[in-house]
Amino acid sequence: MTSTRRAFLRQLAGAGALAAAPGVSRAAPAQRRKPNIIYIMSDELGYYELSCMGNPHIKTPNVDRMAAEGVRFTQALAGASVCAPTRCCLMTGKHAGHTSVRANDGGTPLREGEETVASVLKRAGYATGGFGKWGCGGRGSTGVPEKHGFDLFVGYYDQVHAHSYYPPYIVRNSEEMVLPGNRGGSTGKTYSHYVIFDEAKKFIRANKDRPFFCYLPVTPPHGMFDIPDDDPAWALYKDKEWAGEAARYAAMVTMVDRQVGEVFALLKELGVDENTIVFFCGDNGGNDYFRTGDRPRGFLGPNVDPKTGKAFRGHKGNLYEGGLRIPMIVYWPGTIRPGRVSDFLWYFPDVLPTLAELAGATAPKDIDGISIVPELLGEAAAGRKQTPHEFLYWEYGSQTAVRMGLWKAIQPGKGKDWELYDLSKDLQEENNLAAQHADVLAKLKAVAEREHEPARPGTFHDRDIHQKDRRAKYGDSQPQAAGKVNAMPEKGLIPRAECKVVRASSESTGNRKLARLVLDGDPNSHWHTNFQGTAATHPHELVIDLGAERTVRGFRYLARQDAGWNGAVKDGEFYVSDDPKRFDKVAAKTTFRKVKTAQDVACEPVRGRYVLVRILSGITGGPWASIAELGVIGE
Ligand SMILES: [Ca+2]
Ligand SMILES: [Ca+2]
Repeated sequence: MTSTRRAFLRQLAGAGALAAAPGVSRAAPAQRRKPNIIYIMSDELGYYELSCMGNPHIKTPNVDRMAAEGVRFTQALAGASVCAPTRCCLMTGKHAGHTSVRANDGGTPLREGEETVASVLKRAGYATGGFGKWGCGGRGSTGVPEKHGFDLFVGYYDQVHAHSYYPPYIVRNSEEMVLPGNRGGSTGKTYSHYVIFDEAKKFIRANKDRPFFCYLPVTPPHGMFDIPDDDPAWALYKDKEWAGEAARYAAMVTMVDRQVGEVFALLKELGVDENTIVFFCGDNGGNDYFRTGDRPRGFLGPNVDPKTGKAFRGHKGNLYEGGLRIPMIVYWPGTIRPGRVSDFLWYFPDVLPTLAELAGATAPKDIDGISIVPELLGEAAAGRKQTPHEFLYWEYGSQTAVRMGLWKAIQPGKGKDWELYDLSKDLQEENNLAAQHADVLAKLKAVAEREHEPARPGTFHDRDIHQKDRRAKYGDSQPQAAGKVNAMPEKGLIPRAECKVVRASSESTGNRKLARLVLDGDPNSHWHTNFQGTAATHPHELVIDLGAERTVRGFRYLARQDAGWNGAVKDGEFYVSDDPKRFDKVAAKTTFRKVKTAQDVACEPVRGRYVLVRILSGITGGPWASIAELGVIGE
């Protein structure tokens, strides 16, 4: 330890910012100010999506440097496996069996008066600002951030709103902040994340002379995979011929990394870098985006160790390690020993008590987390030993998991058998030891039973304002809103009421984008192939029964009519046959244009009762297919 650092820690301890060990009286207050705290959380960033973790595709030089000069945790786990519930654990210090926000519908609120990291730090004299995606209460609810300790929050309150980087407005302390030229979806002139990040930098600058807490739950790389074409990060990836939108996603991660560098530069410029602790993490386990045949766990491999090829089981949304493992790096020049890798086991409920201890504040009594200050700064600096967790607890929907030391018990769904894994030997959760170690499982199950309480979310006094924010995802770019939906011309078509879809290779049942919607006569409804869990990939197929043998002269296709393009068809083939299981001869083959109006494909007249539509590629390059309406020309 350098003498400067030792002196610094003495000063810090002297400030009363760190809790005294039991039985040791707290040192007298000194002049040294409490540390500033910056907490950056990148939505969806996977454990292996940093270049310092060996990711061969994504470049993150600033976060890599942060890891080299700070501490990187291998077992810092998310509070939950999806956005809103994990944020609630982070903000309140409670595990998912005690939190108020356990639904991931986007706007479920905290209850009035619930303590958060911000309310605790505010009482300790901190300026408190939040910038990004809140997810703990929509506008018009008891959960808005300015009622929970934030002096200022700029960004998205509702998570659906947060899907767009070009919404007509974002929210600033419940007021609308107009983003010029934006029409929602991917259409507009003002990239919301730039505005949000600039507000964060302004906040840091404005509060440089007092302790501040800057919470940056930034949206990238989650949501629509949009980044401006002139962003320097895009230049690094724009020529990559990667699966789906993997290049856009990678560019978004590199953009966030650049902004991490900008934060460090700003702290240095303001002369507060050595008095600021910076956290950087993901919010939930990686989503295996951009799956391909040879990369079934996603093109960028968020859950796959690039060095060994071994993968965490599961992904965002479930409670296997793939749903909970996140990157976590903490940096505090001169105070945290550089280049450490820590295997200490902790999770989001620990953030509140840890930050409270750093700030010399008192954490509420009813939390589940523990302070990890001794692990972060060293036991000498903290003046006490680090206590480990007795257990960690998660639940999401009908899934439950408990971790106790090396053991992890998981019930992956309602009515399913509990499984037990020894993570010290089986990090991939492949070898279920429930039968061999029934006694261990019984102990962990007892914890699960004890720790679950029914959720008590907050309430809304104005649901309209919340719904407005959700609609702002598409703004007026959504044709429904502007009345610009293109109808499916019926002229020349075999009456569609007599036709029906008899087979679909895949459909998205989760959001009811069912195959039959291609024939329902409503251009606003569309079929979309499955994209939850393992996304179905090309070719996609639909078989349509024309009701009787007909003469077919062509086909008509109408692309989805909302602002999105995912799944809109590029290359397609049409077959006609008498047998719904056998299609030998291509009647027509075409490449559709990227337009929202109906497009016709003619063919030589052919007789048959069944039509096979075979989709070979999509307009956006993604693995999906979507169609608003289909018609068969003929009689
Ligand atoms: Ca997330
Ligand atoms: Ca339809």
